[in-house]
Amino acid sequence: ALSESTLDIEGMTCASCVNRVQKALNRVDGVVDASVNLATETASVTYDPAAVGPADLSAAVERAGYAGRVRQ
Ligand code: 9UX
Repeated sequence: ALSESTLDIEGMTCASCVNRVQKALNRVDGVVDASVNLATETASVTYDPAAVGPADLSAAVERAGYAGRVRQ
């Protein structure tokens, strides 16, 4: 079964930021879909929990240059 998590993202100020974060999340193995919302500063990520976990999602956002924390 797939899981869906919401991440709070800090540091995005324009549409290019959104694209960077969205691409970074979609490139992670096990991520099925990632959609980033600039207005709410969140990402909604659907993923295979056997392949990827919340820490991997946060790490991908941080490698892209932003802060990302998975909502509990
Ligand atoms: Mo836009 Mo974001 O000019 O790091 S790409 S602010």
